[in-house]
Amino acid sequence: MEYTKDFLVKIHDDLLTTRMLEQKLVEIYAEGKVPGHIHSGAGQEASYVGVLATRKPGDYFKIGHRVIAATCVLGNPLDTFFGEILAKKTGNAGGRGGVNHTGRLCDGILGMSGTLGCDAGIPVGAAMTIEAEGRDNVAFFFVGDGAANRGPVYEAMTLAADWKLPVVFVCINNGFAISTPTTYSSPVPNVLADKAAGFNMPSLVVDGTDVLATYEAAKKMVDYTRSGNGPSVLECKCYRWRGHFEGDQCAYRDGAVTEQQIEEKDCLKLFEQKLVEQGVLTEEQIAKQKADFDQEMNESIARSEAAPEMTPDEIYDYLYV
Ligand SMILES: Cc1ncc(C[n+]2csc(CCOP(=O)(O)OP(=O)(O)O)c2C)c(N)n1
Ligand SMILES: [Mg+2]
Repeated sequence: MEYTKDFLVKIHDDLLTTRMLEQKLVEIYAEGKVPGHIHSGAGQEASYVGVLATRKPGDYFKIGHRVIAATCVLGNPLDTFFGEILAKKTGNAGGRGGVNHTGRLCDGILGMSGTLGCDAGIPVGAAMTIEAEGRDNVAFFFVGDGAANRGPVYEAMTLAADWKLPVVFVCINNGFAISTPTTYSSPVPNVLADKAAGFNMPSLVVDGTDVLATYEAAKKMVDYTRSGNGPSVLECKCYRWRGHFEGDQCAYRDGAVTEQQIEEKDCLKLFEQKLVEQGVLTEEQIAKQKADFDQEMNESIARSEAAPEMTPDEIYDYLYV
């Protein structure tokens, strides 16, 4: 596929900011600034950025608990993002939810559920809205290889397939669900893609550390679904660089494999090498961009630290019962 320079630069912007945000979360967690916890998505950014590059205004996104920095690609402002992580009133959920709650309806981000997989029906409902309004939008459902084994996911796929709804099911297969390797939890190597035929859905499996390959595979599935043909499945293969949570010693896996993945399959490094070779960006431009964004993040974190927390009488706002 031929790409314009603008497109490549935008993909790089998104990949770089997502990586730097995911790393910044690790950093501020280690500094004791985060009252909750985080699940770093470092190493997996291309799977999100490649898929999200196919989006158009009016699409919906159900994003999971990892690579929440992807919400910033979709429009979540830094102050809102860090506000939520630091449990401040300025956050997406007013600081009530923390890491798993960086939803933002005005950007199509449908929120997250801590109870994984049970929220698979939400993008199906969003797709019903799209259909009722006659729009050519799609709803993306991002799900991990572990959560993809849950029953509600297959109920959602059944309904979406039966009613030919515009949902793109994206399995982010990073090899683990906490400490359980995919090889242990799934009878097939591609947790969702290998089952897609049973729902009469097309599917593709892609190297989710190659951002352009991911974009191209996603584009095929998204074009199919956007054109009114019904749902589709994309499975992005990647690797979780860090522990399930910060502090996880990862005693259940071989550290040498992790080191090798980081060394050989760094989606950002590989893409930057390509862009520099092709003369799209220079190393100096990239270094300046990194320094500028680091400063931007640090300023946002400082503002978020100074922002107010909710008061005790506000804690129960938005609770139905
Ligand atoms: C229904 C449910 N069961 C268990 C958990 C605890 N839990 C949180 S994250 C996680 C692992 C999910 O693995 P995967 O879907 O592969 O996503 P990843 O963490 O690898 O991004 C589990 C079991 C949960 N949040 N919800
Ligand atoms: Mg996983």
